[in-house]
Amino acid sequence: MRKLIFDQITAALLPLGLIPRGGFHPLTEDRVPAGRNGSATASVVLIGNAGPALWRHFKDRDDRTDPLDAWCREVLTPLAQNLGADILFPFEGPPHPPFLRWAQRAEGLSSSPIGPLIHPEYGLWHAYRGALLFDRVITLPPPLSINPCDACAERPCLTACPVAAIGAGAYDVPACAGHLRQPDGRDCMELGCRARRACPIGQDYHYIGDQAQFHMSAFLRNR
Ligand code: B12
Repeated sequence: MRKLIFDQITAALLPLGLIPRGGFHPLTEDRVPAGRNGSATASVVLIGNAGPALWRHFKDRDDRTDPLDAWCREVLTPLAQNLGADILFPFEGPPHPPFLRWAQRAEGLSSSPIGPLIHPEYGLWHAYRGALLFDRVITLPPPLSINPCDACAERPCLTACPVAAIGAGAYDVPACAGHLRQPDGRDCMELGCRARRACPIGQDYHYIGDQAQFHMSAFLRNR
């Protein structure tokens, strides 16, 4: 019966191009807030997307400031209500909810050498769109806990950025944005970040065409 809730979440997300990204039972150090009615959160299920699936359902079709964030709020709020859950979004804040920490707890993912979390199938082409907070314990799938970077000797992600904005050290946001605004940056603007594209994992999940451009333009607007 309890397992059914996770299956129900999967089925509800499928028509939206979204997927569940595992879940966890929070500890104090996870800094998961209580639900709106004040009751402690017993289980969290993350929602996200991988590859181009989301893009077939969401189209950048309106003039809201952050249309993807607005769309996520619009479709995921009623979905959470139907499941008897509260919902948090990664774009809320600051302070931003610690989604990277929660994602590591939920699926056992690790940081790639360039920062973002690496998934053994999706590579670097995935993101988080919400967190369902349940005040009851629900049965969750076990974490994957595989780091494909361990077996990658070449690490092409570390050297692919033409302006060394993304590498082994901190992410140099001004250098990244400066490059994207130059004619030389068209490659990253049109096809997506070159450092992320250099990763051999998840090649079938690259964001392409207007999906890549949408995310790179949103980055330039919001940085
Ligand atoms: C603020 C933020 C940014 C800021 C970072 C500002 C900075 N470094 O000074 C900006 C706007 C630059 C940014 C950019 C991107 N981000 Co961002 N970002 C966030 C956000 C909303 C909050 C992070 C935060 O401040 N946490 C609180 C602090 C205390 O924790 P922290 O671990 O120290 O946070 C740092 C890292 O998260 C880092 N960071 C954030 N994004 C990225 C992206 C890259 C490539 C790197 C190296 C580091 C990095 O910057 C934070 C501050 O130093 C999170 C969502 C969330 N709620 O976690 C997404 C998030 C981390 N970003 C994400 C992504 C995908 C991106 C982009 C790649 C999106 C895109 N355009 O495709 C871009 C990078 C552009 C590129 N070259 O491709 C994903 C990562 C998913 C994953 N696979 O791990 C998240 C989880 C959003 C999501 N919805 O899934 N981001």
